[in-house]
Amino acid sequence: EDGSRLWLRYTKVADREAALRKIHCSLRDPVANTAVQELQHYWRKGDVALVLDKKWPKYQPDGYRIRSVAGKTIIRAGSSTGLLYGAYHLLRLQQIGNEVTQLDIVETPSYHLRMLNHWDNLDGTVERGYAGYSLWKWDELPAIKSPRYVEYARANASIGINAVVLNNVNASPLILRQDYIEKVKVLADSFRPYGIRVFLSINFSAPAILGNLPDSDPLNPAVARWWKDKADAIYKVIPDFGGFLVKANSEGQPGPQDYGRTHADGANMLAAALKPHKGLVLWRAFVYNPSAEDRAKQAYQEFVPLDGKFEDNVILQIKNGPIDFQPREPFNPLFGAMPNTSQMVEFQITQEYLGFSNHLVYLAPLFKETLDAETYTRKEASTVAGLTQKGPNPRLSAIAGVANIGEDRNWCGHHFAQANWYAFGRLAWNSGLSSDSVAREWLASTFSPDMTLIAPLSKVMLESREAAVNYMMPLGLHHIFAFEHHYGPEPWGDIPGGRPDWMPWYYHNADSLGIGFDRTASGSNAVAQYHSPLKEQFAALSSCPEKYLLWFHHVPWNYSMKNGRSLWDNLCYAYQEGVDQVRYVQRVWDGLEHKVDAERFKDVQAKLKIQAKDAVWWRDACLLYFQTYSKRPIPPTLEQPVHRLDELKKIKLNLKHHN
Ligand code: BDP
Repeated sequence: EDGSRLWLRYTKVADREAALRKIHCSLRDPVANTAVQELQHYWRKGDVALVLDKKWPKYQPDGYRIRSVAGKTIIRAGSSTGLLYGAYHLLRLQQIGNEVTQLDIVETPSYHLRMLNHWDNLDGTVERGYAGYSLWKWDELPAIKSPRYVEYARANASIGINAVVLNNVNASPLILRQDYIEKVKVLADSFRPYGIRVFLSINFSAPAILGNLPDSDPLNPAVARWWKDKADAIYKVIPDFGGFLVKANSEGQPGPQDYGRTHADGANMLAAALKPHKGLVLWRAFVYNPSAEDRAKQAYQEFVPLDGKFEDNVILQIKNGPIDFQPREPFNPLFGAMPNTSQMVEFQITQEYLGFSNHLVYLAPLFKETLDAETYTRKEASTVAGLTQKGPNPRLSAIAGVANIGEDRNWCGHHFAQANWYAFGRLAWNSGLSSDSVAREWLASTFSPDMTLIAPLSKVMLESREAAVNYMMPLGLHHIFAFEHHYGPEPWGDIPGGRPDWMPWYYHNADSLGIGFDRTASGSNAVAQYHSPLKEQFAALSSCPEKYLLWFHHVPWNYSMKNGRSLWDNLCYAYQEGVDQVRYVQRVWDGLEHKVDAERFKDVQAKLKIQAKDAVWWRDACLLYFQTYSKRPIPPTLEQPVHRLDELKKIKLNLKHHN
């Protein structure tokens, strides 16, 4: 048992049994054939009819209805992808032991595009990837087709993911060279029968680098021509190609601003090249520069003035929070601030800032916290989910997650990290699902439908993100990670001459008076980017939710919090609680030894040991360091640090990250 089967543990129907039931489908195409094949192999509860329904609401092609009629199951959908999703739904119900003879289910996806973004480099490394090298074997393609390409597509399709960006947003221009496009074609061909379309990240300087043009200025007609020809060449071999994802003028990447043009100029030039083919531009809003301006404010300042200036096949891809995938951030104030621009959320499934694939952190609660956040920016549907699902272009809605997948046998490095891939897909399909129900479904499919396993494990999964926030960055602290690799704590981190906005002190601002980032009017005034009543709520110390306290305020050490304890004491209690929570997970897991196969049991147990040790490391590093400013004791009722600050400062992990 190596975890390679993910949540897809259907058992094959014996030939004799299979001959007794009929799987019938009213259309034949590669996707419908996949649906039929999956049911042929794994469905054991009577006949199934898959029916293409021409009257199905036009703009919801992936939706379906499943009904039990006279001992038979009917899946009705407006497209073959809908039939495929219906088939996986049935198999899921069967696998987790649900009743499947009295069904009447209607499903419509929350988003049209449910995408994974891979940060895979052409040399086989994965930026911020913790599950081994890339799945894509660029040096073997197009000749050799790894069987994992299809396994990967199948896993995605089973949870509704229908689009993937293959390569890193820090994109090599080479991906657009004809020989690479031939390789991409093989991947696209492998994914197509599973309803998945391929997108590519592009490098904005490609016309100059690959095409030998003097520049890559989006207003240079030769540049626009180059992109048009490139798009035509791609569609020639990949007719259902999805489009381009673009990281421009961000962290050293080239972009339209290199030529004095705007992000809209750049995006629209690409949009024009893709439009004849119905392709999309996903333009990232993750931009910030080392300047006097608070990093958290910069994307908003850059993009809000461009509202309404983007072509209708451009979607602005916005990270969930205003900084960068921290354990907790308030939602990005760009959501709802550009009513005339299509917007989508980008989450990070890979745990760059959450203990890599060493820590068990179930991310559905993090995803839901953003999706369910009320922005107050319009009368209806103004949560982040509502805004991104019902934007200015009702036929275009999208959501992306940065994948945590690599070539490890279990795909994700940690058996429980598979739950984050799963949860992303399920919530992209239906953002109204609860974190709890998704966890239970995943546990039942991945381990066992035994309630004595699901009940305790779903509980620890649900609490695990809060635990990580507690032992890493409670009360709104953020970005106090070790430089570069972002694994361990380094609140003291400082590189003389380095970019301030990459230094922990920039974010925590600890001094003898207190700690936290003043983003109220007396500080950077980032609160003003939120809509009323949020801006007032965040701005006042008394009404700011305590989970965001140090995100928005510089707070005195002796500030009395809602529970009557000082800020300092609350920090100490929170860090200890995080440590205790991880130890609790260890006890729960140890108690399940006989309900889980030995191999996965040992793997997870070993990872939990690392996590428990890391939690103590985080607690000690942060409390001992902040104590040099607060000059206050760690409450005697709490466990005292086991490390010394000078020792902790010497830890240098050799975790290089590949850019
Ligand atoms: C940060 C990562 C960096 C990515 C960047 C991005 O540290 O590796 O390139 O985000 O999203 O989180 O572009």
